[in-house]
Amino acid sequence: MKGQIVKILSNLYFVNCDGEIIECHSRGNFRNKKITPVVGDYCNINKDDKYILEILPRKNFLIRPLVANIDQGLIVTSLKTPDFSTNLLDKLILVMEINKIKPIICITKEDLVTEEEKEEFKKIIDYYKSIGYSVFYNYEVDKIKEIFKDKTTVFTGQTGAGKSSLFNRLDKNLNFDVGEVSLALGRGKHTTRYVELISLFGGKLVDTPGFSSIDLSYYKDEDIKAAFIEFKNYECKYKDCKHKSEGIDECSIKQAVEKGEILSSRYEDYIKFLDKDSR
Ligand SMILES: Nc1nc2c(ncn2[C@@H]2O[C@H](COP(=O)(O)OP(=O)(O)OP(=O)(O)O)[C@@H](O)[C@H]2O)c(=O)[nH]1
Ligand SMILES: [Mg+2]
Ligand SMILES: [Zn+2]
Repeated sequence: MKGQIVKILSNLYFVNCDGEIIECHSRGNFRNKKITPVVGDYCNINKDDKYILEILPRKNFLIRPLVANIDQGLIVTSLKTPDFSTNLLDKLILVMEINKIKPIICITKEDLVTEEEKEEFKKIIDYYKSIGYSVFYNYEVDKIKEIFKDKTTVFTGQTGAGKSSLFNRLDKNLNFDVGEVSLALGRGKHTTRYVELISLFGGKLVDTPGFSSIDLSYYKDEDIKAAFIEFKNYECKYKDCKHKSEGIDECSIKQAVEKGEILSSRYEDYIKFLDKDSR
């Protein structure tokens, strides 16, 4: 019988089979031995023995958060506690783009910033909109609900950004654990402990534990370049221009940064991500 893994607690796999959650074990002797089941995996199970027999081919697969078969990523980004970071946002967008997952940005904690700061953030946020990304604020509950239909959406973002709180905001029946952010950040602890997939608003939503760092070391330079989607609007003198050590006269990306068409923090992050040591 076919199902989908919606939660994993140590060696217990919660498999959704036509709406019924069956708690299964894994024998670990799948045809492809290298596969470790993750949340989002489709599988064949033996309903009587409650064993996972086989993991079905994946559409895609993310390591952090550990989840498979995702359509879009809701990047939950707080403006304060933890502080807004273009570097982290650009990293998460990069991970999504490289894995062919549509990035969607959700801003939280706007209530914690001054009017002045709001204006500054708005300029940055407007830039991300201008290059084609959807941006929502976590109070735009009705608008956000609409994006989930027929899609599997993973909520991702720094620990304390407000992922689980957003779930609780979206559906009053949910009661996900929400952490005290000062404690969480101070101790480097996550409130959410496991990845969990739930069916809501005509789609599937995945809450995940936050993180404090992301490893980009295994990405190739060409993939990093392609993940900065606004670069595609420019043509440099040399097709393989890395927009790095080339001269400004040859590089239209550098010119666009100079003119303010490309957000300078985006370009700086691009350069940082190319340099494996400062990622
Ligand atoms: N002021 C304010 N606080 C918020 C907002 N959203 C979330 N919080 C608070 O931020 C803290 C952390 O929220 P969580 O929802 O636990 O964060 P999380 O992203 O799920 O964190 P992890 O599970 O550790 O990854 C809680 O105290 C929330 O009440 C917001 O829009 N404004
Ligand atoms: Mg959480
Ligand atoms: Zn260039």
